[in-house]
Amino acid sequence: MLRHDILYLLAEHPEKYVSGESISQHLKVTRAAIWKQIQVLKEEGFQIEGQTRKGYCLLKTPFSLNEWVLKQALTSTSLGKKIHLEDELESTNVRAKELARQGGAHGQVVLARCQSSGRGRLQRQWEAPSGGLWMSVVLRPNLSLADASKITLAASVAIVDAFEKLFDLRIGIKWPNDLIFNGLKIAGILGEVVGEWNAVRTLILGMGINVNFPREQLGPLLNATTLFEILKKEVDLNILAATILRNLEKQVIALENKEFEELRTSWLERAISLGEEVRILRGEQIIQGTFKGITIDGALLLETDDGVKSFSAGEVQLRSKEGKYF
Ligand code: BT5
Repeated sequence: MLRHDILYLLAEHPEKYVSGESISQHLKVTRAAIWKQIQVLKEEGFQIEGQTRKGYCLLKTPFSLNEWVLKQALTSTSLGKKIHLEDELESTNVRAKELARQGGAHGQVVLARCQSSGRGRLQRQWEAPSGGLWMSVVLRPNLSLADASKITLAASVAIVDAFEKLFDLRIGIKWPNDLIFNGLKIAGILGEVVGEWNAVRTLILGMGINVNFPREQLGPLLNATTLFEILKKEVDLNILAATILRNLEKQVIALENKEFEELRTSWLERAISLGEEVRILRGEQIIQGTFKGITIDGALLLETDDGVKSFSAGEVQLRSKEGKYF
């Protein structure tokens, strides 16, 4: 794409001006065509300074999702090799599933600037206004179905680590995979198996993170927060996505190599309420006990009056001792 070729040329000369003439010679297009593309890039959020004699200088890339910027930021080898970025989708998980059914390769990433009917677990709604990171990855890992369920744990750790590295911010994980800051949910994860877990072994991993928008854009009843609310500024969504994909790739490779202990330790270090009295909701039933840890399958271990019991993520919900969400 001409626009991207112009960007490559400008990026090769950081903080320097590249003349319209040299761009035109390199890319074999007219200077008018270049000018036109520069206007489009500016509309996409690139800050490009143009000076009649000197040419063009790339000052700043956009914080909003942009395929070119994301590709520059990516350091993963398989995840993100192919990127599908749309302004709006019903749900990135649904789109990723379609791609997977059409034979989409391991590591394809689907992103939308906003979602019109984002989904949570158990058909719950997920609010996804623009400014958030709404991303799904097609994974075809070399894992058994039992081990594949650990990928959602890996995704939690990948997101928490990215927040710590990029923003020096520590968020907690509420079992199994809600990401919480000061008692408020900032991100959620939705892992879905496509078809049968047979030779094809396809998992769609959806990650939703409230990033560059004020909390008011979410429904009034939600116990939610956004990164913008916490940092009081916007951040680069492309760098955040790239960092998460990199972290996730490492975790998936570790799981494929049967190295689960490191992931379990990382997960436990970030777990909320570990060692505390909690309540487990199973339908109408409430079970009380001490949150002791997670099993090798990611199930929650609860020490109750009747001994230590394990609960899998599909069947129960975790609440604080007072019964609150956290
Ligand atoms: C989740 O479900 O937390 C998984 C959310 C996954 C969203 C991503 S976005 C990219 C990909 N494409 C999709 O369509 N989905 C994935 P769950 O644990 O069921 O939580 C859902 C509950 O969280 C809702 O019932 C609300 O109470 C609350 N909620 C909805 N939107 C929220 C938001 N933006 N921030 C915080 N909480 C929210």
